[in-house]
Amino acid sequence: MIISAPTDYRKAAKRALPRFLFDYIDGGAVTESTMRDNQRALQQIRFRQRVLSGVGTPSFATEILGQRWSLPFALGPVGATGMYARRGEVQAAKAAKRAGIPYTLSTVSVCSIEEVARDAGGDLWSQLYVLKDRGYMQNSLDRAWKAGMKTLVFTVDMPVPGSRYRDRHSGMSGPLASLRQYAQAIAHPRWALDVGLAGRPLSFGNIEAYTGHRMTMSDYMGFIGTNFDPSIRWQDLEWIRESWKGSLIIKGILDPEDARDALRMGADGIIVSNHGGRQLDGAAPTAWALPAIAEAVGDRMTVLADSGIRSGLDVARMIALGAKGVLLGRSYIYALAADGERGVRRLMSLIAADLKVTMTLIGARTIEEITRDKLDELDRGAQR
Ligand code: FMN
Repeated sequence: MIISAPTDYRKAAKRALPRFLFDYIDGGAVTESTMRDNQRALQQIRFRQRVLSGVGTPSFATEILGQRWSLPFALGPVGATGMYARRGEVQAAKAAKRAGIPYTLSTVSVCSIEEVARDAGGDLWSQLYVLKDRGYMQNSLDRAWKAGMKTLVFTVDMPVPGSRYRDRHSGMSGPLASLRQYAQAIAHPRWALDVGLAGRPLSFGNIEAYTGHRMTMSDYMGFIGTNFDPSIRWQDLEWIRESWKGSLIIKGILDPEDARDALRMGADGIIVSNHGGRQLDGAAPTAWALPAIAEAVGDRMTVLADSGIRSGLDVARMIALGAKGVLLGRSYIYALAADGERGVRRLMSLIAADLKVTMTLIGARTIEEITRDKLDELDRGAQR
């Protein structure tokens, strides 16, 4: 399939993957209204077109949490990435390293922390969920630090897994899941040979490194369903702050009050996110929530954002609304499923190309110059 635009990768991923995996990536919670609104809300935001502003070649480099990013976006944490492409986490991390941006490794990854650090390197961030087994969490923090990871993304918007109807319909979960997955895999022999049966049996290496047991695809949904901790409170985060010496970023903030709490507990940054519409269906799109949150914390912490970013225009919109930088989710995962590391690299260059055009047409020479006053009629854009 010929790829001409960043969004083409979604169709290519749909072809490449068994249905249960494509739907797992592509779907959201319940009616998927928040997932759809993430993109709609971004598209409604209008720029002020400025002419003859002499931008020349805009610079993408920016500094976030004391590190230089060559582009104002990073690759966010996505569980089971090694199920969408062989050693998917390593491939994605290599693409990020080449581009000079961070890669975030999910708690529920196929390749372990050690494998990604050894085989890809680069600016690796470690993502951690709130699990009932605090021993696992401590083990994960220790391993990440030992592997050289200096930034922890602590995800707090998943005290319970969201209700994902699409997963039940497509066979990711629900009745006869394993049987249905098997049948769909056979219908995608390329995926089955390249990923499903490749080299060694697929397992969730990060969890396996702690438990010593193989965790298969069928164990994955069970793990997610039973191991998250709904009783956690802000006070419980103190031990994380104390035991993690690097930068701490809280992911899944959608309310200014929670952003202030994150600041109070000593976080260095937050990611304004609704988990790509996969958790609370009916939650606000990130683009609506972001300005008030950025205003509430000001320059006292680093504000990043994700959810619904599909183009260079969207990257610029989030930054204009108050984010220092953004994280890509599904958009890079579609590219990875379609064409591995090469796909992710191409995706990033397509997004960067659109960002360049956008910056030129709004009169921004640097990422720091993408400010709120580059947006036109913000109120009209925010009207729903
Ligand atoms: N966020 C996490 O913090 N940890 C995860 O393990 C994780 N797994 C995900 C798995 C899938 C298939 C998807 C699509 C998202 C996942 N997320 C996870 C959420 C992403 O980090 C990000 O917030 C979201 O994808 C952004 O929305 P977008 O994909 O519409 O851009």
